[in-house]
Amino acid sequence: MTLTDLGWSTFFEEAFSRCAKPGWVPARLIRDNKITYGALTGEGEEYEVVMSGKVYHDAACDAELPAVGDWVALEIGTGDLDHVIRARLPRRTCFSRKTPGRSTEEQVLAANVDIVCVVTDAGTDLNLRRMERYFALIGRSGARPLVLVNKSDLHPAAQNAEAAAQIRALCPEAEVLVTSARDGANVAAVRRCLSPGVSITFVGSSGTGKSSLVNALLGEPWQEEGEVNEVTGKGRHTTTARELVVLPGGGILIDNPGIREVQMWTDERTLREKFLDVAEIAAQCRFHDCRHGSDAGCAIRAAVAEGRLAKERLEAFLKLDDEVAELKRRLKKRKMAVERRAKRDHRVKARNLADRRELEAELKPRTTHS
Ligand SMILES: Nc1nc2c(ncn2[C@@H]2O[C@H](COP(=O)(O)OP(=O)(O)OP(=O)(O)O)[C@@H](O)[C@H]2O)c(=O)[nH]1
Ligand SMILES: [Mg+2]
Ligand SMILES: [Zn+2]
Repeated sequence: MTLTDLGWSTFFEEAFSRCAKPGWVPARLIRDNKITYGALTGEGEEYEVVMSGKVYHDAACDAELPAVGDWVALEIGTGDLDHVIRARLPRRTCFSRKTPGRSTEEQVLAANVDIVCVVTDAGTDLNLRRMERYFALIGRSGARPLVLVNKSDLHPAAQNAEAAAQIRALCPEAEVLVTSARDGANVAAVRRCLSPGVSITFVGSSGTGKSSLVNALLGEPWQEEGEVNEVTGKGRHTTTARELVVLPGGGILIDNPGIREVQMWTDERTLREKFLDVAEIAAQCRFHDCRHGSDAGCAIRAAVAEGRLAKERLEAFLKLDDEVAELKRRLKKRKMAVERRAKRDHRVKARNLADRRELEAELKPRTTHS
């Protein structure tokens, strides 16, 4: 294995040469063990590593901490847990979402991936509104979207094709494939999206077959697959950690635990891009701050009434809009809280420093005299 097989490029080479000290080597993070990480070097050697205090303190928020897929500068130690991440290299792409729950913290699902692959099926998992959200998240990540309508063996061909067509209509630049990890249908087409150095991450609801697809691509069982309840079609939540694995024929796979909650973590620009058709109509509303509710001269409501715009699409647009506004509000509140805390910490630090100086001054005569 070489660094290039792991996704290394001149982008990282340049970043590494700017920060590296003698003895540091580049490595890619392949596993998040909460406190430690798994890291892979160009020699194909795997290390359990910890991050340095500096890397921890330099991160302004959780999203800036090392994540699976990140390239780091590693100092390899002599003992077992002496291997230290000295620096996290800048990211080329970053697929993230808002952390579940009320926090406004961003969670990095995979760093430096070229393709984000959403796995769904033509049955109970298919949800176009959720898919729209995935596309918005992928849009801001810098990675390309790929969607797999998996478990094709369970549904009639027409149903699979219809699901694929509906998904394609939401995002024309996305590649959409109908696959089956069970009988191997179109797994070769997924493999063709990959080549040495190309990284892909699999996301989607629990039980849609992400780990099964990773296994099918690898050609050997690697991750344990969950049992699926044949009645509900839902799988058990089996994958618990984010893991990266290199495909023998080239390509780097990152499996993810199933995502129950895709929250918006996107900016207005991406949002507007995903709803260009709606935004174009909205531009014709009489008032530029039209809420498209009961406002007079609303072009959007007119378009819906005339059947030029699907009602669900407008509702999805309005809902996403609200969420972005809410997110912004919470971010601002959080920023204020952090700033207040920083000021307080600064005062405490200054006071501690003054105390220490006083103490040192007091101690000094005694220490010099003895
Ligand atoms: N019939 C059929 N079953 C599949 C297919 N792909 C996966 N399964 C089954 O679906 C269940 C869940 O598959 P997993 O690969 O564990 O799903 P996952 O997406 O990794 O789930 P989490 O790790 O929980 O997110 C298993 O019982 C698989 O055997 C498929 O293409 N066809
Ligand atoms: Mg899994
Ligand atoms: Zn309007």
